Amino acid sequence: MRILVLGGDGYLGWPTAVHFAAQGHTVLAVDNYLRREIAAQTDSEPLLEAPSLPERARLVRHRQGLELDVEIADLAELATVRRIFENFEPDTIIHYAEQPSAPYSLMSPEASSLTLNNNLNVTLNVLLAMVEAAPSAHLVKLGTMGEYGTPNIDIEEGWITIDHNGRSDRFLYPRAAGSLYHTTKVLDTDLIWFYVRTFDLAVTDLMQGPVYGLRTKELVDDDLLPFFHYDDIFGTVVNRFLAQAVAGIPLTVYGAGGQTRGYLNLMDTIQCVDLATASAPAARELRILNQFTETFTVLELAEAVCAAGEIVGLDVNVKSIPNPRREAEEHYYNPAHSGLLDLGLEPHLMTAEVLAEMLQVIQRHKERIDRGRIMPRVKWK
Ligand code: USQ
Repeated sequence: MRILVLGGDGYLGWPTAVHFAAQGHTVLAVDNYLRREIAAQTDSEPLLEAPSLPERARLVRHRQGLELDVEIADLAELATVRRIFENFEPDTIIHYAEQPSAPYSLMSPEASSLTLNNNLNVTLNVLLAMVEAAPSAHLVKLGTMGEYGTPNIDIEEGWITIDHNGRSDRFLYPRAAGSLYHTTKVLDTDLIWFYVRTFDLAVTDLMQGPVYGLRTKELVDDDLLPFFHYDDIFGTVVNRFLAQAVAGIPLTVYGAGGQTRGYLNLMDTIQCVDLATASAPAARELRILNQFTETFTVLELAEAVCAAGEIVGLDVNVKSIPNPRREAEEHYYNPAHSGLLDLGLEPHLMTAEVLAEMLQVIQRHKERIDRGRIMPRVKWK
């Protein structure tokens, strides 16, 4: 297949591009370095410095014999997206090209505006370019479990049938996001659904939970690893807790720690995207899959990191701090997630050994952990 990976420099985009190249597909990874720029502006650089995208591609070619084309371009510009689609003629488009940080999206009015404009424009441009230049391609779009929020009923996979006054119909499951970033993903979904039902596109929307992990099957050399963030802006909670454990900082549980989310290993993100790519939905279908393997409360995560710490000889402490976010700290959470398992997903679960192995890698780079990047700098209120 000809696979276009949008956001191909990111935490998920880079390992996805390399994975598909290793499978023998023709891959073009496009990125405008937005994440690198925001990280530099907000003092949130990853634990390990990453070479530029062209240099990363050169290294995997040289060391692993993998062919991978890359381009630095801004997908928020329609003319750029058009040109890329017309020249590359993709069979599948993997769309990660969004500002992914909830705290950044609420850091300042300018950051809110950038997040909304970037995320919505890129998604619209991709849909417009599909209609014009690749109407039978398959779009695999990264959504988020955070679109649903934490409703007091079971969460379905994207759709719900509602019986009302003796009649019945199928609707997008109600959305109630907890940050502006998550809200841009809700708006993306509405935009996508309009283009799917009006222009007969085939789209898979992957509703992903927070990801943890350092490496994938194809990426093991330190200088080729995906960005590993432990800061308050881009770091997801498990990665943050592991870095905190290594730095000897008590794990920063926000508030009561009863917030429950669906988590998955980075290796399973790659597996899910691979499975979704291998099984396109029909034209005019918006297939929505909930992408996580296990649910945990924040306190359960903290306990898991403490147990992993014991394996590698770390004495890990936990400390609740005031929650900088506006979110339920105790709530019902029961999301369906059978779609990807039905497609063949074989989960890598969050065992103590998996976390301990991550701790060992982070321990090798302990001196690079900047303690000033741990405490939350952005408050929702
Ligand atoms: N949390 C803590 N302590 C911390 C950091 C986070 O208690 O030091 C809590 C948060 O309050 C939240 C939970 O951990 O309840 C998850 O936070 P997170 O920062 O790992 O995840 P979130 O901000 O929701 O966003 C991340 C990714 C985002 C993706 C989302 C999936 O950055 O791109 O869409 O996970 S989900 O959370 O399911 O919406």
